[in-house]
Amino acid sequence: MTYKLHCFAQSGNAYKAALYLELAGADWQPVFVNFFEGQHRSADYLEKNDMGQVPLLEHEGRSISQSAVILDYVSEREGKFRWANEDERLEVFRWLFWDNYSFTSIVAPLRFIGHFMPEDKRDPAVLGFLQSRLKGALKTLDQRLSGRDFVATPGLSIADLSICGYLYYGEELPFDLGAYPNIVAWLDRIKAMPGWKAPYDLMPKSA
Ligand SMILES: N[C@@H](CCC(=O)N[C@@H](CS)C(=O)NCC(=O)O)C(=O)O
Repeated sequence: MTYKLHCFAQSGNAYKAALYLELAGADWQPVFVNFFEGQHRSADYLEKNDMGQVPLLEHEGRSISQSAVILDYVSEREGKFRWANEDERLEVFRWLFWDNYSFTSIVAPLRFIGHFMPEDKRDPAVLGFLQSRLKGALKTLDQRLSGRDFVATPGLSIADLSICGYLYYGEELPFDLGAYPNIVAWLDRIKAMPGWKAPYDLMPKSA
């Protein structure tokens, strides 16, 4: 049965799931959420996802939110980009949680404020705080990738797909990755995989 992913192209969280589905060669289709018009707050949407967030996956009667849970669900069914043993499983989840709490939680608002918000509404103190938190997180990730091809397992895993979600938005990112060569090489490695597509080529764009 086709996976239906409620998404919009600007959402890096949705991109994590969309990229998984594309790289795994899964049968899926995007369902557009008009985020900037507030569709994620509509009664219809909240009935499917009480958290009022994107992405949302519908499959075989289930409505699943939280990108990490979606990644676990689809990878279990597709049998790709998971782990080979208990130690690897623990590493995958350790990095999924790190991404959600310590990385995407910084990168996403930084991009939102720095790219989508009008300049006169940007609070320099908030931006400064996020930029300093980001530096530490990028250092952690770059060090982790030193001498390794992927974050948690020898091959690509859902942990990589979660962490990389916001890093393919190019000039929308208000920071430079030049000082983090291991991250740049890792992003190139993922980008070279058959089936890789950029966010705006995978999902419909919210105007
Ligand atoms: N931890 C969630 C974060 C989802 C999230 O924050 N999505 C954004 C769009 S990229 C959203 O829906 N924000 C609206 C809100 O939180 O009210 C996940 O990984 O799915």
